[in-house]
Amino acid sequence: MKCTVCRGPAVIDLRRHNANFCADHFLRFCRDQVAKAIDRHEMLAPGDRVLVAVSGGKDSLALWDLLLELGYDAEGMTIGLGIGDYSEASTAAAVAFAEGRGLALHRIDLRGDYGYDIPTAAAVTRRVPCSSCGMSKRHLIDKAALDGGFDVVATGHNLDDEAAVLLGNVLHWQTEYLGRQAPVLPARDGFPRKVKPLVRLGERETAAYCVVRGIDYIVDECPMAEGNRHLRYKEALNAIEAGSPGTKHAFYFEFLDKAADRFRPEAAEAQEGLQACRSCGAPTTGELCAFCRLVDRVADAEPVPVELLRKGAGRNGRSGRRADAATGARGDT
Ligand code: Q46
Ligand code: ZN
Ligand code: ZN
Repeated sequence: MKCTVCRGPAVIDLRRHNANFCADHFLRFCRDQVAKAIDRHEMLAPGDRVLVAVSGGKDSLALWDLLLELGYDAEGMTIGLGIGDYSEASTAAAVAFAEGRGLALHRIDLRGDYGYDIPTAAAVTRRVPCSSCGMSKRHLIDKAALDGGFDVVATGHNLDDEAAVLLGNVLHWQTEYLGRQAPVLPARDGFPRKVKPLVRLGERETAAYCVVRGIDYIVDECPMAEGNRHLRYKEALNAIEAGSPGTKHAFYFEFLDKAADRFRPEAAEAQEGLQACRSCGAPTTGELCAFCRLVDRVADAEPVPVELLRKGAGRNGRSGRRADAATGARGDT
């Protein structure tokens, strides 16, 4: 297999681009794709201070590295979720990346800073872990960005993520979420601007990018994600992509070009009437925001080990259905 550009030995084939690349040209391809996404969707302006949401996985570390390579001022933020060994290894990967390069990494630990962790929140609320986890992460990164004076939050959602979320939103006709699904969410009262610069790269590419760049990332998936609908949508799209390379890209980008605007009114309607949470000031529809309500409910509850939760989830059919509800259809993920 030869590099399409220089005819040297290729390290990866990209069927949807009908191309093979050597290590150097693959890195250049990844940088070009991210630069193109930033440019086309007007994600970042020169001089913006960017806060990167870092999990320690391939996507977030590749994103941080790519933004630095492209010359952006990017600091990281990581949240200790308390999901057993997975969280410890995730945080360790994020810290190692930052320390190895002398980068600023802002750290929050749910248990240490707010008195709960994700397995305990899931057990107390009797909802799937991703529900309290996603909400907590969104709330805390928004808060960190606003408090820290950052211009924008960047997250590592890649093409596979966005296409799978789109499929879930379409299958359930979640029109409000369809109206919010975009690579850029503009700043609004109490919300920072959010961007997804990896939308033109697939997860195979972000993994290969980390390998070629020598970035150590946590390979294990979150144990709480097992069996959720989002993963099934990814598998379904992968099966279609295998027979028709480029389908995922077309599905997502043609949605943005041809359909996304049609759903904006539903999304805008859902955002009307927000007021400041009386405890933390974040925008909310009620008196207390969802994060403050969660903390009130779960902080100081007896900690539930992740292993116990996983056993319980396996036996409990209802929680399986809720897993689908919480992870199958999403807007701003
Ligand atoms: S970390 Fe949290 Fe994810 Fe694990 S519990 Fe779900 S949302 S799957 S990106
Ligand atoms: Zn080459
Ligand atoms: Zn609040």
